[in-house]
Amino acid sequence: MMRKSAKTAFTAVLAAAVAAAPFHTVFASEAFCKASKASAAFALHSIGPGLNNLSLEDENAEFQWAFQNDGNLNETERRINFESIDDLYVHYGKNGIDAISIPPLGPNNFNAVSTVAVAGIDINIREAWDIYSQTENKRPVTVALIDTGVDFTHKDLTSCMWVNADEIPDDGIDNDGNGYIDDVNGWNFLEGNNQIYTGREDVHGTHAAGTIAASKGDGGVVGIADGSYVKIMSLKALGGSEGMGSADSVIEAIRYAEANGAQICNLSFGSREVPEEFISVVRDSHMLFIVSAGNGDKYEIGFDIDKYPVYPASLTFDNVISVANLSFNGKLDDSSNYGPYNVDIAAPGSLILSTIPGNSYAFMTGTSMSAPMVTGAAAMLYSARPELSLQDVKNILMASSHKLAFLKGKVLSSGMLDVTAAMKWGKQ
Ligand SMILES: [Ca+2]
Ligand SMILES: [Ca+2]
Ligand SMILES: [Ca+2]
Repeated sequence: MMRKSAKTAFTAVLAAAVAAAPFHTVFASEAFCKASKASAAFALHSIGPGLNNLSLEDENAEFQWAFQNDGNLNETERRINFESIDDLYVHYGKNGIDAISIPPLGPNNFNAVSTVAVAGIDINIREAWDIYSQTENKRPVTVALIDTGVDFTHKDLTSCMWVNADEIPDDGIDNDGNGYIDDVNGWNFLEGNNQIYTGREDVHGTHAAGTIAASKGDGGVVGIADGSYVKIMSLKALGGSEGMGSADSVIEAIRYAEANGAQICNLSFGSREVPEEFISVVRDSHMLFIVSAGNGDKYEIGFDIDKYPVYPASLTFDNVISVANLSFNGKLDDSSNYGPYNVDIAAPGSLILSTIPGNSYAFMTGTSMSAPMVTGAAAMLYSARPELSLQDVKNILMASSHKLAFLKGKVLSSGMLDVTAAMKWGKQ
């Protein structure tokens, strides 16, 4: 028992949207070795603050290391030290410890494991915000967030929600004739209605929305893009306690997004198998898809999706950007999938603070948190520079990425998201 650390258990919740199909046994055995060494923790995470707050009016921004990492943050995890536990309580199998009953534990039974931040491992947003606010002729952008629902009543999100201007709310009539009745902020494809927020199960989508475009200067957290130009269309195609959804729901949501004017689409989920129709719908879309690379095998150990594909992350179409999860020490999180060809870029995804339902905030970890970073940046760049195509946006995000030694051979660009470099790319 207690094979997983609290960290991995937490990640598993966030990874819930990644389908639970069993992986090839090669992973299970590799992962087991790793798990038997590093496993087992009852762990408490402590994190920050200790950062200089980059958005003083948003008091929780001091915890948002992804936006400004001055190296003063560290994470401490308490793990059980197996060797300190009397053999009476431990059963050894052929792969090491395979069972343990828990004796009364004292402080000596734990090791503290620290992950130390490296200054400058952030998305370099501050100057990008300045450039954006000084830019004239910005264009509006609609981001389709196909995910769980979004708590659009959250005070950090009310101003960035997409509104279907051609639809009259609550009159029971499909005023714009798009086939969906009273679809004001998006649609719930699971239940076939306009209720995009259904409660606690919508934490995953609400968190992504905050990273993309939470409001600035009004308390809480801050998001990447300016919600007065960048609007989030909430398309609920995943839900329930497991955060699952069908390919049919997602396909219908992609078609809705495109038909109703979205240019950029965030897909923070995946599956080992998808129908051919899903692949062709993505391939033939005019939208730019930003997708999460996935959170590893059943032990949450990341693997190479060039060799063992996960969809949509392993799709190598020009209109797909696959994103790996970078931690604040400049390395991929252990749980992050990678792929020197299929994964394009890394972005912060470990201990990311953002919005959750009920005007609350929480840290979450996973590639599901990394993709919205790139989505926010793509929307900001596309809005600021109307001369760019969506293909240009992808090319610039890749070319301008901050190259890191640890990412070489892990992601195609060998780099992490750098928003200021992207905003300045090709300019004086
Ligand atoms: Ca309608
Ligand atoms: Ca209506
Ligand atoms: Ca805010």
